[in-house]
This record gives sequence, C-alpha cells and structure tokens, in this order.
Amino acid sequence: MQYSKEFLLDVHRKLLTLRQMEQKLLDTYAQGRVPGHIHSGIGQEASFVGILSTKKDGDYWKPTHRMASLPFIMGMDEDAYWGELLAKKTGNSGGRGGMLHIGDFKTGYLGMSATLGNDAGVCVGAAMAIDYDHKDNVVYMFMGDGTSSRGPVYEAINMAKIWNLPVLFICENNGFAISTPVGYSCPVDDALGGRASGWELPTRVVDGTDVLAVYEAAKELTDGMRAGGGPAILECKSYRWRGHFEGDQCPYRDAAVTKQWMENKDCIKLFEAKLMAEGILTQADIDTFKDSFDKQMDAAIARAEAAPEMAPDEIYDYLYAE
Ligand SMILES: Cc1ncc(C[n+]2csc(CCOP(=O)(O)OP(=O)(O)O)c2C)c(N)n1
Ligand SMILES: [Mg+2]
Repeated sequence: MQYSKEFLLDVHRKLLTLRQMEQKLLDTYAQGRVPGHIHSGIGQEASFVGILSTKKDGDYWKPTHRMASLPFIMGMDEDAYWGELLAKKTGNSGGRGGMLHIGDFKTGYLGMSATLGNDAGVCVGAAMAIDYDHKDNVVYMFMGDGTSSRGPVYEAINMAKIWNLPVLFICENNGFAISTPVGYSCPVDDALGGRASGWELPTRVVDGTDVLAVYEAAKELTDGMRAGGGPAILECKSYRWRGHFEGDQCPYRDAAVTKQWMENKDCIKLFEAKLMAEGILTQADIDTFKDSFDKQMDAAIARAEAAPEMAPDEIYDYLYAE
C-alpha cells in the first residue's frame, strides 16, 4: 500500500501521543496522585492506532481497560480526561467513573463495561442503529485474549453474523489475562481468530507491533463491512509490557522474555526507524514533540489537581433523569 507523508506522520504522532500519555500516567500514578488503579497499555500502541486510523465520522468504538490514554488520540478534551482520572468535578463523568468510565459519545466512544465482554452486546446494538439508518459506519469492539473466552462475546458474534451487522471484533492478544498465559486459557494459537472460524467471518491475524500491517488488515476488513459484508474478526499479537496492574511483580512470567519484547519489538521504535530511513522524520522532530506534549500534559494535570472534588451530598446526583 502507498502512503502519503501526512498519513505516516499522523500515525506516528498518534503512537507517540499514546506512549507519552501512558508514561505520564505511570509517573503520575507512581507519585500517588491518581486515585484507584491503572492498567497500562504501554507497548501495545500500534494495534490501537493502526485500527482506529481507519475510523470515520459516525463510527463507534469500545476499547479495553488497558489503553487508558486512548480517548486522547480520538479527540477528547484534555481537561475532561485528566479531571476524570483524578476524580474531579471537571472530569467527563464528574469524577465519578475514573479510568474505566471515560466514555465520550461525541467521539463515538460507547464507554465500556468493567464486567469484561458484556459490552460486546452493546456494540451489536450500536451496529443495529447503523444498519437501521442505512449508514456505512462500523463499530470497533476491542477485547483482550482473556476476554475472548467469555460467553457474551460469542453470543454477540452470533447475533452480528445472523443479522449481518458491521462490528469489527478485535482481539488484543497480549499473551496474558492477569497471570494466566493465553496458552493455558485458550486451546488454539489464535485466541479469537482461531475460535471464531466456525462463523466463517472475514478474519485476519496480524503482528500487533507492526502499525502498518495492522492498519492494512483493519482497512481491508472495515472496507468490506462498510460495503455491507457484515461482521469481521481481527486479532493483533503483542505483549503486555507492564504487570496486570501497577505493583504487580509478575512472578508468573520470565522477565527476560519481557525485556526481549521491549528491546526488539517496540512498535514505536520500529516505526520511527522506518520513517527516519525514508527521510520523513528526525530525532529532533521526536524530541520537540515529546517536550511540548509533556508540558501540555503537566499544565492539564495541574489544572485537574486544582479543580474541585464532588461534595458528599452530590453522590445521588444523576441517578435519575430530572
Ligand atoms: C467478567 C470479568 N471477569 C473477570 C474480571 C477481572 N479481570 C479484570 S482484567 C482481567 C484480565 C483480562 O485479560 P485480557 O482480556 O487478556 O485483557 P488484558 O488485561 O490482557 O489487556 C480480569 C480477569 C472482569 N473485570 N470481568
Ligand atoms: Mg491479555
């Protein structure tokens, strides 16, 4: 596939935005400034960016719990984002939801269920709305390898297939569900791609660290869906760099393997090497972006920290429509 310089630089900017945001989250969390907990998706940026680079206006998307910074590349306001993460009234859910509940309807973000996999049905519902309106939009339903073993996911795939609805079921296979390796929880090599084959859906399994390979597979599948081809499956193979949660010491896996993934399969370093070899990106460009992004985020975090918290007597607000 031929790409314009603008497209490649846009993909790079999104990758770097996620990486910088995930790092900023890790640092802020380590300083004890984030209430609750976070699941870092650092190292898995390429699959999210490659897939969501095919998104058009009117499409819906539903992420996993792991890439907390994702709304940020989809156009969410930084004050609403950091306000929510730091449990402030300026947050997009008034600070009530935190990391897992940063739904943002104006960017098509449907929100997510902390009961993993149950939101597959919500994605089918959104696809029904698209179908009802005769639009060529699609729904991106992200899940992890562990989640891909859940029953609601297979019920949703079945409904999407029989009603020919445009849902892209995406498995972000990072090798683990908490401490359980995918080789234990799943009897075939491709967690979703291998098991969903009975539905005869268009299916692609790709290297999730190769952003352009992911983009090309997602483009092929979503083009087919927009033309009325019904649901499809995309599995991206990657590796979870951090523990399941911050503080997880990962005694259940070999640290040398993690190190190898981080050193040899860093999706951003791999993409940057390609762009630099083609002469469209320099180290100075990267450093300038990182520096200005960091300052922008520090200012947003400072504003969120200075923002008011919800008062105890406001706890019942929004429970009922007024
Ligand atoms: C239905 C359900 N079961 C268990 C949990 C607890 N839980 C939270 S994250 C997680 C691991 C999910 O693994 P995976 O789907 O592979 O996603 P990853 O964390 O690797 O991104 C589990 C079991 C949950 N939130 N929902
Ligand atoms: Mg996983």
